[in-house]
Amino acid sequence: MRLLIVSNRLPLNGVQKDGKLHFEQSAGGLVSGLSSYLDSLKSSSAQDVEYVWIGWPGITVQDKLQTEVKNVLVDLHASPVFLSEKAMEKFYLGFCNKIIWPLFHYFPYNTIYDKDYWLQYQEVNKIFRDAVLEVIKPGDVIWVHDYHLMLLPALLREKLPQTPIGFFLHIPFPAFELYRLLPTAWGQEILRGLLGANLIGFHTQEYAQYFLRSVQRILGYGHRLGHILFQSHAVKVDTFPMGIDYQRYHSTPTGSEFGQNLNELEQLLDGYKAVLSVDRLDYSKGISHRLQGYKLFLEDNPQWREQVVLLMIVVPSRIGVEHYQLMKRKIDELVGEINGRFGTLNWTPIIYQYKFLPLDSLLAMYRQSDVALITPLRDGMNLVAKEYVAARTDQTGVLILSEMAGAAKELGEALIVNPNNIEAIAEALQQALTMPETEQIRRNQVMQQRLKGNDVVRWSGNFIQKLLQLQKEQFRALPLDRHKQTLKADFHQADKRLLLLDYDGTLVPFADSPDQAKPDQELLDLLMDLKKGNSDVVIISGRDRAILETWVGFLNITLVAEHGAWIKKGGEPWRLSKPQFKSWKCQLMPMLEMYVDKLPGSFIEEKEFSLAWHYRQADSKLSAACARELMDGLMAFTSNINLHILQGNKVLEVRNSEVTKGSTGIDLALTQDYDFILAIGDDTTDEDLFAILALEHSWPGVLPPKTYTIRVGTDKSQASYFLSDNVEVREMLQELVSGKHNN
Ligand code: GDG
Repeated sequence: MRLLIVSNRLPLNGVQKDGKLHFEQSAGGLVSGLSSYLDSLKSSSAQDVEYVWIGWPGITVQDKLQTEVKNVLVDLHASPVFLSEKAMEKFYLGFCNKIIWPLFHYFPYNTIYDKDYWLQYQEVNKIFRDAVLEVIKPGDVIWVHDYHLMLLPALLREKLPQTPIGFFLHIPFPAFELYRLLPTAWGQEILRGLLGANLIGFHTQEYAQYFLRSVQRILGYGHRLGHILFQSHAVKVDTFPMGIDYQRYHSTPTGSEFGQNLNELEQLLDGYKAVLSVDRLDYSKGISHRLQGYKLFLEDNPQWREQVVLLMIVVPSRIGVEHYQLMKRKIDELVGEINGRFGTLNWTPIIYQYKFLPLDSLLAMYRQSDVALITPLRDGMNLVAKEYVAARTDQTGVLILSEMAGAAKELGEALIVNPNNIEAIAEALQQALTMPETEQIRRNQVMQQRLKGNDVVRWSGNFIQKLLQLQKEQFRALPLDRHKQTLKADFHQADKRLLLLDYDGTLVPFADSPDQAKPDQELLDLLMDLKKGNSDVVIISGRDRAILETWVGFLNITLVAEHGAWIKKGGEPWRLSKPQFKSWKCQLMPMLEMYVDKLPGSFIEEKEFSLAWHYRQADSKLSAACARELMDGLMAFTSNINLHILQGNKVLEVRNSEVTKGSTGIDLALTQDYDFILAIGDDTTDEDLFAILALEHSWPGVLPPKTYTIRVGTDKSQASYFLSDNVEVREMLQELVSGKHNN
C-alpha cells in the first residue's frame, strides 16, 4: 500500500545554504505519527508500505530550479507543489486566512469575502489535483488534510472514481448559522468538495454534527449514523480526536541541550511558581483575555505578587495579515502595562518571548512549569495542552484549559474555563496554584493514561483503517442487464417465491398528485399473473391502507401500507405490524401547516401513523430550500422521541422509527421457506429493506441464497442491482411471467 498525504505545506524546512537549497524534515506530530504507524504496519503485515507527502515546500522556487528540488525531495518522501507568490497571497493569506480561518473560528467580523480570493482558492485546489494525478499509482490511498484543500476530494473523485480518499479537518467546523454566512455558491462547492471523500474526519463529535447539519440544510442530503449516499459513492463522517507523540514528550531527551535548558530555567524560576502560556500569534488563541485574567489575578491576590511568573511564548505567524500586526501591538502593550504596574526591581510578572523555540526548550518549559494556562477562544484541538500533560513525568502540574478547545472533550480532569470570562481565569489560577500535589497527580494520572492510549500513531492508524474498511464496504449496484438471465432462471427453478414490490416510482410513474397514480389494467394483469404459480406478491408501500385497498385489494395479494406499519395478507383483515403511537401528530401538524402556507402547491397527507408533506407541484427552487429547512426543524424537534423523518421523492414524511419496510419485509421473508426473494424499490424507504436483506443474506441458512434486490434509478444504493425506471421494472416482471429466457 502507498499512502499519499496531501497538505498545504510539506513537513519540511527549506533553507538557502551557499547558494543552494537544502531541506530538512520538520518534526511535526503528524509526520512522526504517520511514519510510526506505517512502520508498525510494515512489520505486522509484511506488506510494502510507503508514503509520499504532497504539498507546497514552504518557499517560492524559481522555474529553473524546480526539477532539481523535485529530485532532492524524492529521498524525503515528498513531492512538491510549486505555487507563485501571487497565488500564495490570494490563496493562503487571502481565502484561507481571511475567510475560512476567521469564520470557522467564530470571528465573522474578521472575514473579508473577496471574490478574487475564492477564484484563487479554486485554482490552487486544481493545481493540487494535478500534482496528485502526476504521482498517483494504482492501489494508492489518498489522505487530504485541512481547510486549505476542501475542494480537492471532489476534484480527485472526478478523475479517480475508485480510489479511497480521506479528508481530515484540523480546525473546528462551525455551526450552520456561521457556515451559511459564506456566499451560497462557495458554501455549496466546499461541501460538495469535501463529500468527494469516502471518509471525512473531525476532532470532535460537535464538529461532525455541525458539518452534517450544513450538508442537510445546504445540499439537502440526510445521513444515517454519519453515512451519506452522495452521487456515485458513500461517505462516512466520523470523529477522530488527534493524539500526540506521547513518548516524545514523556521521555527525557538524551542531548546536552535539554539538560542545559532545564538548568537555566530552574535558576530563572528559583523561588517562583511558573505559569506557562504557549501559542502561535492568533486572535483565536485568546492571548489578550488571558493577560487580562492574569492581571485580575494579581490585583485580587496581592499575596501572590513576587511569588509567580507567567512564561509567555508567542510564536510569530501570518506576519503579512493586518489583524495579526494589530494583535501583536495589543499584546506588547498589555504585557508592558502589567509588568509596569506590578513589577519590582526583583520581579518581572511576565517573561515574554515572541519567537519559535527549539523543541528541547519547549520541553524544558513544560517540565518546569507548575501550571499551563491554555485558554483559546476557539481551537480545533490544541496539542500544547496534551503535550504539557504528557511531559509531566512526576505527574504534578495543573492544566487550565478553555472549554472552547477540542482538547477539553478529552481532558475533563483539567480546570476547564470559559476563556471569555476573565474572572474565571483569575479564579482558576488561584485554584491551580494552591491545588494539593496529591490532587494534581490524581488528575494527571487519568489524563496521561488516556493520552498514551490515544496517541498520534493510534489516531492515524484508526483513520486509515476506517478508510480502507469503507472502501471494501462501498455499495455498488450493478446494472441488471447482464444478470437478468440468472435472475430469470432462479425465478423459474424456485419452488416458493416472495416478491416485495414498492408501488410509486417502481410499478407506476410519479403523478402530480398522489391520488392520480392509479394502477392501469396492464399492471393489474401483471400482478395477477405474477401471483399465479408459487409466488407471494407483496405491494410494500408508503401509501395508506384505504388507497391500497381500493386500488389493488381485490387482487388478494399481500399489502403493506405506511412503510411497514400495516399488513394485510390476502383475505385477512389489516393488522398493525407492531404497536405504534400517534399522539405526536397533532403537535407536529402546525409546523407542517406553516410550510403549506409558505410553499404554494405543497400539501399534507395525513395517514394513521404518519404525516407526509408533499411538494411535487410546488416551485422547484423554493421547495428545495423549504424542504431542507423543514427537515432540519423536524429533526431537531423530534430528536429525543422515536420518530423518523424520511426524505422521499418530493415528499417529507414523519413516522414511527421502529417500523420500516425493512422490519416488516424481513418478518414476511421469514414466515415461509422461500427459496427465491426479489425486492424492488426506488427510494430511501426501500433502502431499509435492501440493507436488511443484504445483511440477512450474509448469514447462510436464514434467507435463500437467491435473494435479489433492485433499486430503480441510478442513485447510490445498498441494492445489488439497478434498473433505470418503472418501465424497465414492468418489462422485467413481464418477462418473468411470460417465461422468456432471452435478454
Ligand atoms: C491546527 C489546529 C489542532 C508551538 N510553539 C512551538 C512549538 N509548537 C508546537 C506545539 C504543538 C504545535 O506546535 C501547535 O499545536 P496546535 O494544536 O496549536 O496545532 P496547529 O498545527 O497550530 O493547528 C489545532 C492542530 O492543527 C492539530 O490538528 O490542534 O487546533 O489549529 O505541537 O508543540 N514547537 C516548538 N517550538 C515552539 O515555539 N518546537
